[in-house]
Amino acid sequence: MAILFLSETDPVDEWAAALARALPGEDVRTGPAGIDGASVEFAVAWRPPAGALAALPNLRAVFSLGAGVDHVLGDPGLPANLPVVRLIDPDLTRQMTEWVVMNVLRHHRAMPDYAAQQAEGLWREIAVPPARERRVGIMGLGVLGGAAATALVSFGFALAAWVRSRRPWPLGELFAGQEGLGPFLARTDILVCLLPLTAETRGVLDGWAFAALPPGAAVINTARGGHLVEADLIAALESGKLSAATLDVFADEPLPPPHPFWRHPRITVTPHVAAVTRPECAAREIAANIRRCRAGGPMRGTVDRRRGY
Ligand code: NDP
Ligand code: OXD
Repeated sequence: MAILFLSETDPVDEWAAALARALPGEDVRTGPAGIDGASVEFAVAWRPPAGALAALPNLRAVFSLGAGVDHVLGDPGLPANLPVVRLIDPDLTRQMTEWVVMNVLRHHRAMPDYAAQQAEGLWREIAVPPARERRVGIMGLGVLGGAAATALVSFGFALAAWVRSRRPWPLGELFAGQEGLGPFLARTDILVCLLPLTAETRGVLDGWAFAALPPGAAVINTARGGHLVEADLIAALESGKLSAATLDVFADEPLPPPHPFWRHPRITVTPHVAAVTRPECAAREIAANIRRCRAGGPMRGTVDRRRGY
């Protein structure tokens, strides 16, 4: 039986080598061309073409090359009971923590304003509150949001998080469900989105949410472009309601050259690089899950397909 790697955007040779090293003696194939679908036991995939997984009748699981699984769950032909496994990888978590901390600090310390002042040759101090008075709010407190929160609390920020299911949380204030969203936003100066993209979270960063934030709030989206209503962000920035935004993910990637985000003075763009899957690290996690599956145990990161994450 074979392990099939399916991605049109990732370095195929690097992945094939990393999987072969992590799974010695296994038959690792790249791409669907020329393969007998019935011989595939596991797929390792990023944005698999619609219907590609349905053509593999003996598939036991599909592993996402990333933490998000929206690119797999969006396939209308996805076999109903196929386990979908997201990537939980300490390397990915560390990268995301770095990126989130860097950008929260950037907004906290008024770096977008200093960049604008530099462009004008202006030497002027901007008042910044102490971290304990800066209210940071994280949407999504899963593997990535939880790690970012742990890092941010060490700076002394006033933390809150918004999640789906209520539970005790020692690092700050926890808000849950639709009824918790308004109060969560109302106390958040720097908003970080680390939600999975599901039917419930699509478009959550919209005009209503921006209106609920305090004046001058900053928005950081590093989850998925589908969370953001782009026109609402532009309107909230132009009206002065929001002070700035930092975006790593977009509805349309790569962000097209004429897109207004590229040149907006209050928007910082990074090209979906907050946490980049490194084949060597991810292949080790995937291999461990393959071994768990074959031993009849639960795989780490198996998603609840009804919830969508
Ligand atoms: P997890 O599944 O571990 O965590 C998801 C969190 O979101 C949970 O806390 C969950 O709440 C919360 N959540 C889900 N639905 C809702 C909802 N309807 N309302 C409120 N809260 C909700 O995800 P990860 O932390 O691993 O990853 C998050 C996302 O980050 C990925 O799905 C991916 O899209 C994105 N990502 C982006 C990368 C980049 O480079 N830009 C890299 C890697 C990931 P609860 O705890 O109650 O279940
Ligand atoms: C992921 C991503 O989901 O890179 O891991 O976006």
